[in-house]
Amino acid sequence: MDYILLSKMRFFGHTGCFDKEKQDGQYFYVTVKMGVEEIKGAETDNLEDTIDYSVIYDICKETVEGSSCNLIEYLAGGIAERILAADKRILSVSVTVSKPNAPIDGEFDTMAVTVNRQQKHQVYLSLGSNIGDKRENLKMAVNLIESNSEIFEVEVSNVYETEPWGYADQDAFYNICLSLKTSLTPDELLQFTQSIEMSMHRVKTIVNGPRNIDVDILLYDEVKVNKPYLVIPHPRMYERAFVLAPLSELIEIKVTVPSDQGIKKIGKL
Ligand code: PH2
Ligand code: MG
Ligand code: MG
Repeated sequence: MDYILLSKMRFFGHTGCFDKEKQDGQYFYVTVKMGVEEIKGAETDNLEDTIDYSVIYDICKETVEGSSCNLIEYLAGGIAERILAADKRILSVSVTVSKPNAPIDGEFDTMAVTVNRQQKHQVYLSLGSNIGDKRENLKMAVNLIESNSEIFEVEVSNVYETEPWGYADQDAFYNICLSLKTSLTPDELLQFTQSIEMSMHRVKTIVNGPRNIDVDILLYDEVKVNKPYLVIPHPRMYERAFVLAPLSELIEIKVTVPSDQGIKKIGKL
């Protein structure tokens, strides 16, 4: 992980619990440390290959000068949220807001808080099952996904009963798609989805053949991954009605769902 640091930026603001602080205002200092996977600009010398710190400075300035909230915690949280939203390449951020002239009758250097926040990436998954109790298998996998502390805001599509695609001589599948947010990297997410398949004792005999559970990563932000063991976006997703039909419930997709592949919506999980 590489880091970009903006240290002790001074702004005048009106945050504070007391009316007098809101009226008179005071100086605040903001320090921001951003984690970026690898700053390409270190090799290319191009501004586009890094995070422009002037953009981050402006976010801090606008947030402090434009707020009159009670807590420096709220100020720090707001800055962190805006920084993460500004650029998906920022994977983590630590924001310290300090108030050296806090209205306390005593001797101190400064009052300060630090919040640490991580980027939340938008991910879509496809799940399928065609062995055993298909609905229960999907439910168990969704429960495991929801119980990961680095996965948030899970939304589940309807269940579709779908004809087997690729290898025809097998039972029909139950398929769903999930939308979720996560702070996991693509590799960590793959390890996690594979751990679910393993913990559910998936047995896999033939390519595209029967399986009690299959969890595939379809999309991860706008990121492209091309590794021998992981390709994102999923290379065959746009040909498959069993992916596109449930996915189109969760996201606007521009492609049409092929109508010649037998799929039937069978309601909620
Ligand atoms: N998964 C496959 C191959 N074929 N067909 C359907 N209908 N649903 C699936 O989930 C599925 C498939 C490989 O992962
Ligand atoms: Mg699959
Ligand atoms: Mg798979």
